[in-house]
Amino acid sequence: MKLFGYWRSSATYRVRIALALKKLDYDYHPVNLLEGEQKSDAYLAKNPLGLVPALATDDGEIISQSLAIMEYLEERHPAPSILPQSHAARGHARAIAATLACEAQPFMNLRIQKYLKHDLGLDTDARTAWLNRWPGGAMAATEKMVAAHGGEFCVGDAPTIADCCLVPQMFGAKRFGIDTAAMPRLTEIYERCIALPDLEKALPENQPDAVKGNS
Ligand SMILES: N[C@@H](CCC(=O)N[C@@H](CS)C(=O)NCC(=O)O)C(=O)O
Repeated sequence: MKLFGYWRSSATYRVRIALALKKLDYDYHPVNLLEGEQKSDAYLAKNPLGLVPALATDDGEIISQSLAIMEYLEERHPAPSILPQSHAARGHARAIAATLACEAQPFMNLRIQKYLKHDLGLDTDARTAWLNRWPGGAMAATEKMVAAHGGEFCVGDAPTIADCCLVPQMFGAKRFGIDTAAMPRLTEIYERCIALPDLEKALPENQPDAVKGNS
């Protein structure tokens, strides 16, 4: 498999964590977002939306959208699983994953941040307030969902697709100045996840395209 992504892209990071938890090998192909490589014809042929990640499977298919990629990996390589056992717990794990991937992270995306800054003229303080309201609001809701369904991890006591989405969201929150002080469960689970030896290869700073000194 080939994973096309960017070292500090949250959506790519989700897929790297899922691949790591499933102990799957892959080749990593960096797409430099700051240089606009996601808008090149070569990349648009893989994902017409111009967003990373994209996964090229061993069968020659190209799949985009991190949630769809993780579901593909789960179906194609069921063990070890990144879904809990019971139907209800699976629903909760998917709901947390969707809350973070669909209701929080999109507001933090590079193209949205560029639009706020350059087209709407919002200064850093206004953009930080905006991020605390929208992604921050979705994360506050996630804190409650995890309080209801979590254990050692977001749902139960093993990492799932929900944790694959939580870790990059917390990483992004730090970068963008989203206040997580009132999110003790998310903070605790984030710290537990990044300490897992399995996740080491997935961490942004361990990617070949990582820029040292940047977070
Ligand atoms: N819903 C998509 C989101 C993908 C996404 O937002 N990718 C960002 C990086 S995290 C990107 O490629 N941004 C490039 C840009 O905004 O031009 C997914 O889950 O895969």
